[in-house]
Amino acid sequence: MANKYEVRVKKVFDKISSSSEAFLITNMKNIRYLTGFKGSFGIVLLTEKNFFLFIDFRYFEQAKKESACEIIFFKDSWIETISRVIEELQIKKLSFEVTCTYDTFLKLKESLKVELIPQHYVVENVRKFKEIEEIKNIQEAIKIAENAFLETKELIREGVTEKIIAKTLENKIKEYSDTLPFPVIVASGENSSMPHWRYSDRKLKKGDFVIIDWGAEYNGYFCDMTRTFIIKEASEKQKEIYKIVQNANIQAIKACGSDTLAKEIDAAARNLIKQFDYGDNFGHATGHGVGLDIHEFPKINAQSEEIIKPGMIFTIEPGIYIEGFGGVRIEDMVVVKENSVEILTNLSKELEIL
Ligand SMILES: [Mn+2]
Repeated sequence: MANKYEVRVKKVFDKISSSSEAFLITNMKNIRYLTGFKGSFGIVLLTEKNFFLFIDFRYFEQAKKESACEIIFFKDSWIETISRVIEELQIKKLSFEVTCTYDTFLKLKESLKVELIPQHYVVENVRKFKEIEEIKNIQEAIKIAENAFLETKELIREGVTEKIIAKTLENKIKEYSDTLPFPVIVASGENSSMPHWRYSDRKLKKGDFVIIDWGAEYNGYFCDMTRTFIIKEASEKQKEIYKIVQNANIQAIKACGSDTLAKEIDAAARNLIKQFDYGDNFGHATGHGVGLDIHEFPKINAQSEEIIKPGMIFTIEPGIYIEGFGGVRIEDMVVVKENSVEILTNLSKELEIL
């Protein structure tokens, strides 16, 4: 039985083998996915028969413990060491990730006697199909995020600042997560029309929308969720806008079956919002994949030709934002199964007036 790393590596190599003999992988999340190594610097070289991780002194011992591949130590210059190995293996065509830095690209170009083949998001496109273990990690991250939120929820009331809510929630997440996937967003009143507001010393007031967007991490895997509340008293217009966003979220999730195009899921949310003349107030994508990165494939936007398949995990997060008035966003995570879609987020999305 091949272990999970062997399975992943084979999938990746199969995608580049027709154009090159070897693949140099520089993205650290991709390296973690393929080898298990959790450090912040290393480079992988993959050939049909070899699977090397180049590591310096800082991570050498850690890499030996964590990694599913052969470790090659380099002292001063990774490019010299890789260059030597590539010559020994007589590699002529070498694939590299287009996401590497320009500096790295120049080093490859100047030092290696190979033809360089650019590869666009090969590992990322394997990563978008989650294994059972990865789904469990994400579900665990969701539990952490939801519990942290429920322990913070009593603070969401008139007179409390955005900052106190955000910091409290972040601290509770950090009790169980090694890292935050992104800084918590608490956007109240007029701040809530800015989709990626962070927080301020603004105190929550009666009649405010309050958008809270947060996530957690478990075993390297992230989750992402958003809920919107109203403080004390809701106007008819606020209730109407909330209902539209809630329905857009529900309709988009219903559209999430296997074999649909990602842009059809986006359209399910966007068309509903357009029907109520708020099309211009929903300027971002409907969703994005989540895994080792907080934003990954598949993209759920109006252009995305991605065919949705079982194992994909992504967010559904329509919103309406009106400058000077406020905004609403409701974000869930879903996993696509053979014949169904399962909502991973457990929190209620009924309007709550706090
Ligand atoms: Mn999101």
